Amino acid sequence: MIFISGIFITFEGGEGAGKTTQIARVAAVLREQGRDVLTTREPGGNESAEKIRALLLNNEGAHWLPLTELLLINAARHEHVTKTILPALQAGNVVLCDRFTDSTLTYQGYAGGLPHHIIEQMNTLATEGLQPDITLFFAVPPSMGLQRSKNRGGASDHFEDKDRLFHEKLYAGFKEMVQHNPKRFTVIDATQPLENVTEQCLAAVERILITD
Ligand code: Z5A
Repeated sequence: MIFISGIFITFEGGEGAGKTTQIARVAAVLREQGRDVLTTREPGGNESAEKIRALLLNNEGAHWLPLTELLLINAARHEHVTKTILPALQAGNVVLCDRFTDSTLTYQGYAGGLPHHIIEQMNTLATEGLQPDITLFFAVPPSMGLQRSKNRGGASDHFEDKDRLFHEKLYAGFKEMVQHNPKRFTVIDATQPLENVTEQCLAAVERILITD
């Protein structure tokens, strides 16, 4: 039996929802409070998993078969969970992770069409059953999120290039998952200005830190 003293918090949502921006802001506040914080992301998050991320997100990623994509995501996840997330949690860190298993259920399942039971089995295998203590869902309508990504500039990856219907299914999938897991999810109104979104995130994070 592994003893975990840290807290595992995941940030989920569609494209351009503001997760990356808020993880940095929340981490800065928690560090000021003297907490040990690890910020990380999926796919990727450590040296070996980032190599798999490159295979998934560059232009060639568009050519993987859906099941190959799922296997690659979970291969990266197994490296990430085993070598990075679990050791950080065992050392008592607050781990803030940009996307995790909920992204697989929405991107590859709800929007991508792979059967949910296969995804759940793969996720469980890759994570050895590790689940987030809480998940912040950044609720932003797809049109607004895609516009933010566009405004940010830079090259798009092949997920951002998917059509409007894909992003609508994704958003609906996230909302359904929130309904099914009301205890784990906190909905963040991420259409609000940055400061306000940070306040909502910190309120949720502080709730779990106090009850822990
Ligand atoms: N993927 C998958 O298919 N299956 C899986 O299991 C996993 C992932 C784990 C990873 O891409 C891709 O992998 C992802 C799903 C897929 N699809 N895509 N694309 P990524 O890590 O490169 O990208 P992302 O996770 O989608 O993040 P993002 O598009 O960069 O969005 P974000 O991190 O949520 O947003 P941001 O970068 O913080 O903000 C976007 C812009 O909006 C930026 O210019 C901000 O300054 C601005 N912003 C942020 N907040 C606000 C507010 N409140 N107001 C106004 N403007 C704002």
